[in-house]
Parts: sequence; structure tokens; C-alpha cells
Amino acid sequence: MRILIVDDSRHVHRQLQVFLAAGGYSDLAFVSSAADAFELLGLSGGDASAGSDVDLILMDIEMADLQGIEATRRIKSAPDFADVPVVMVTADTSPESLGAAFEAGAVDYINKPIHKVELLARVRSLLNLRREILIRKEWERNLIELAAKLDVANSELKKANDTLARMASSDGLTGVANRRYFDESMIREWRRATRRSSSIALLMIDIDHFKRYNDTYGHLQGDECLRRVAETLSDLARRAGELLARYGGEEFAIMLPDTNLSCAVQVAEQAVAAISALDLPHSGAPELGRLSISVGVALRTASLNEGHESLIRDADDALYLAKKKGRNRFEI
Ligand code: GH3
Ligand code: MG
Ligand code: MG
Ligand code: MG
Ligand code: MG
Repeated sequence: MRILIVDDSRHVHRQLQVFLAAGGYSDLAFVSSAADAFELLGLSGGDASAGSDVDLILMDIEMADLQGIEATRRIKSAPDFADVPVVMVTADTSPESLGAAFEAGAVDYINKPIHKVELLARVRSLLNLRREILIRKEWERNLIELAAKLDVANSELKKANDTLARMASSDGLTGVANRRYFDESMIREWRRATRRSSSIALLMIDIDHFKRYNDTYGHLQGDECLRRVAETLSDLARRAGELLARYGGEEFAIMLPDTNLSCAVQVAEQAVAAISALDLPHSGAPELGRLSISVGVALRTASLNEGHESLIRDADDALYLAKKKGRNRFEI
């Protein structure tokens, strides 16, 4: 803890040094004028960071260059020293003088001639207070830092959670919903449709002769083909509640809640046409000319008597029929 003594009397400097040393205070700085005090504190213009830290200021009121009260006002108005206690050391204890000193920001005063006991008692209690303030400020700084770190950690955690949720529900190869998400959605939608006695349509979509595609072009090209098909089909299930999922290896499913058969058929028609329009070569299936899909369409009004499995079975049967009839088509 550092004490600054501002007094234009050498005698007072010596006396304070002896008294304060007796109280165990050795980190003392002595200046003889307000100007020197400003210089030491870094308040005389120029580089403010050059100023030194002090924890307590003992200030003479009567000085040659600038009165201690005015000096106190200037020091206390500097943000760095706003909470450094200033004690006036004065022979002038008139109400006017003390009133002006307190108004300028002094916290206390000591009578001249100085009594050692009084001096040490005041210094001790003010430095204790100062120490507590410094500790509290350090705590505040740490808390603010901690809160900022927590903020960062929280948003990182949220991002990670979002990523995990997305990963858990989407297919790694194509980016569309995965089978797990499809199954959960189907159960949820079926339950909802049961309550409302509404219908759900399902399109089971299977790439034609995809084994031959892999055999002809290799698995990597096959993967790329799956991505193109998924991307193309995703345009057909854009309305709220509609869902495209990768159902299995080269099979996709489109779920259309709250719809009728003619709408579902229209989507199936568009799906077959859109894949055909990609015009992806498929020399392993010359009879088809290019890459194509077969689609099975089914629609059921949800009821408690039957589960959603009946809808999937119907769509599977329709898909089987489309395959049997020559592929590159949909069946109901
Ligand atoms: P069909 O017209 O009757 O559907 O004939 P298909 O050859 O498409 O049917 P099949 O079930 O015999 O073969 C499906 C093929 O899909 C076999 C498998 O290697 C391939 N496949 C499944 N998943 C993937 C994948 O993730 N990547 C690649 N490249 N191929 C896959
Ligand atoms: Mg003086
Ligand atoms: Mg298949
Ligand atoms: Mg198959
Ligand atoms: Mg197939």
C-alpha cells in the first residue's frame, strides 16, 4: 500500500516519515507541490499511463502553487483516482475550509500539529477500506470475465447440440432425413392424423437397377448418383409437414400428410419425370435408356384399428407392381 504525501513543508515530510515508519508504512512518496503531485500521478497531461498507483493521499491545504482543496478536486475528478482516499492535513479547521475540502472529495482530515496516534489510526482504517475496495474490484473483474467465458461456452454448447441433433436425424451421404427420423415422424404424424381422422399418403421410391449402376460405374459414382436423386426429390416435399427421407440403401420415401390421392399421384408423376429429366446415363440398363426410379403410391385414412405399417405395406406392394410392370413408373 503506497501513500503519497503532498506538502510544501520539508519539516512535515520528515515528521510524517517518522510517524508512518513507526506504524510500519514504508512505501511513501513525498512531493512539495500540487504540480509535482499531478506529475507523479500522471495528471499533468501527456501519457496518463505513466502515472503511479497510490492508495492514500495526505494533502496539505496551504501550499504555494495551488491550494490543496483545488488539487484534491482535480485528482478526484480523474477516473483512475476517483476512489483513492484523500485526507487533508491542515492547521485550518474552520468550517468553511473543511466544508470546501469535503466538497472537493476529501474523506477525512488530520489536525496540524500532527499527532502520531491520530495519524496512524486514520491511515490504518482508510488503507483497510482501500484494500477491501481493491479486492472487490478484482472480484468484479473476474466475475465479468467469467460471465463472458460462460456466454461463449453456452453458445458453443448450443451450436454443438444443434449439430448433434442435425447429425442424428439426417443421412450422412445425401443430407436428407434418415430412416430413424422418418420412423419417428411417421409415428407422430399417424397419431395426429388418427385424432383428426385425416389421411397420410406415402411414396416408396426405389432406383431402378441400381446394383447394375454400381457394377457399371463404381460405388463412388453410385454415391454421387444417390446425392443427385435425393437433391432432385427434395424439391417435391417442400411444404410444411411433408418429408423426404432416405429409407434404405437406394430407396427413398416421401410422406405427405393431409392430402388426397390425386395430389399424391401428382407428386409421384413429378418424381418419375424429374429423375428421368436428370438424364443420367445408365448403360447397365439399356432397356431403360437412362437412370430412372419406380414409385409405389399409397394413401390411408389413419385409424386406431390399423397402425402406419399398413400404409408402408401398401406403398411397398405398389412399388413391387411398378417394378414388375417394367420400372420407370409409379403404381398405386
Ligand atoms: P431394382 O430395379 O429391382 O430395384 O434393382 P436394384 O439393383 O436397384 O435392387 P437391389 O436391391 O438388387 O440392389 C440395390 C443396390 O443398391 C445394391 C447396393 O449395392 C446398392 N446400394 C445401396 N446403398 C448404397 C450406397 O449407399 N451407395 C451405393 N453406391 N450403392 C448402394
Ligand atoms: Mg503548507
Ligand atoms: Mg431397393
Ligand atoms: Mg431391391
Ligand atoms: Mg433398386
